Amino acid sequence: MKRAIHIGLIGHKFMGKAHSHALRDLAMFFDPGVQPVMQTLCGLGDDLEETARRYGWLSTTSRWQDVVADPAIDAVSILTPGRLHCEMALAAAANGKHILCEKPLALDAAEAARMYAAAEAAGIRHMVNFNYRRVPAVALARQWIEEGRLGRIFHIRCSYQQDWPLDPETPFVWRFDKSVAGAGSMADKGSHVVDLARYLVGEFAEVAAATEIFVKQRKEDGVQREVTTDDAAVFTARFHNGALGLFLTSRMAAGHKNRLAVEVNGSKGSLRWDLERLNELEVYTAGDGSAAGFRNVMVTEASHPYAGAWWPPGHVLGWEHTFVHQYYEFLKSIAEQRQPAPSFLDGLRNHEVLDAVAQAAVEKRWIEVPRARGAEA
Ligand code: SOE
Repeated sequence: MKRAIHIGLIGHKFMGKAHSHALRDLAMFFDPGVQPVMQTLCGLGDDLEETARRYGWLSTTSRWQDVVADPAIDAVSILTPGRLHCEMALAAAANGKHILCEKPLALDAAEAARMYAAAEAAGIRHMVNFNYRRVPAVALARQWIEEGRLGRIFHIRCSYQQDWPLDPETPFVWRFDKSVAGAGSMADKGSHVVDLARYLVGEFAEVAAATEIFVKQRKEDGVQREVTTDDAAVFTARFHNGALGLFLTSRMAAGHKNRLAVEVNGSKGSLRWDLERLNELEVYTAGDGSAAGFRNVMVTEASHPYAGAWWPPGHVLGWEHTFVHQYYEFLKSIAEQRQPAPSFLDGLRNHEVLDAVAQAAVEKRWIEVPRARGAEA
């Protein structure tokens, strides 16, 4: 009989659905060494009870404080807007709960450092849901880069584009408010591109950046309210290993619903991947003579990361499967009593880069990416 890990999920909307789905699917395909139990779903709204019943949760509460204090709960997933992450994580850590937190980890590096320090002091497992690391093709790209197939890495180009608030009449939501979200496209999407760059290339050394709010005011209940988060950000970077990076994040890129794309170029070859074709990894290796050119690898073979646990080759996966893989890694780390990746330290390193990007945009100059105090690891 496997040890049961009782989970409390804070947030029952979009992310609540993605996480609930992952927890339901997990045991059919993976064995993390412990048995997840969908204990408590926490959220605000009249649809909570019905949602919990449909998704398979045993109980509900509208008070997150009850989740982090419940002795029956072993692990807490935090899926709320960024403003609440720190307070919730500190309380969960103080009660010895393992934590999986949505990205970006906090509002800034100072908060992230507090969360990391508290989680380490409590001896819990802590993880940030940078789910795109868990796309089989992205994990394979990392494997190939680590094996040296691309040689020395020269550059990375990564963009994350959406267009959901393109219409200026799109009503004001929390993502437009800096005090709730931390930043706009730069935090929401930028945290993903920074994570992919750290995962595939290495640590950022310095950045230069520009940000823009294209629609300055949006209506909330018929009243115009000032937008305080960026609609788009562009930044360039130099990495500690000498590589260069070019990044774009935007929520105003017409036609792009959820397009994350990355290309890495090295001395021996290149890789490129795009979320809109997430099962495919394009690879170019120099030295193929007259047959040289990009090849398209379908990342659905049993030998590919995660893919073998699912279907026969060619039976493709989707966006939701990345959450299954993330829970597999999180629960396995609990079973094996070791820290998972990406941990709160990765969340902190991510914020150090984002803070530097924000500063570079304001000061219009290159900014070194600092190391926050209290996180020397
Ligand atoms: C909204 O932009 C959002 O849901 C992000 O918050 C997620 O991290 C991304 O994966 C999809 O888009």
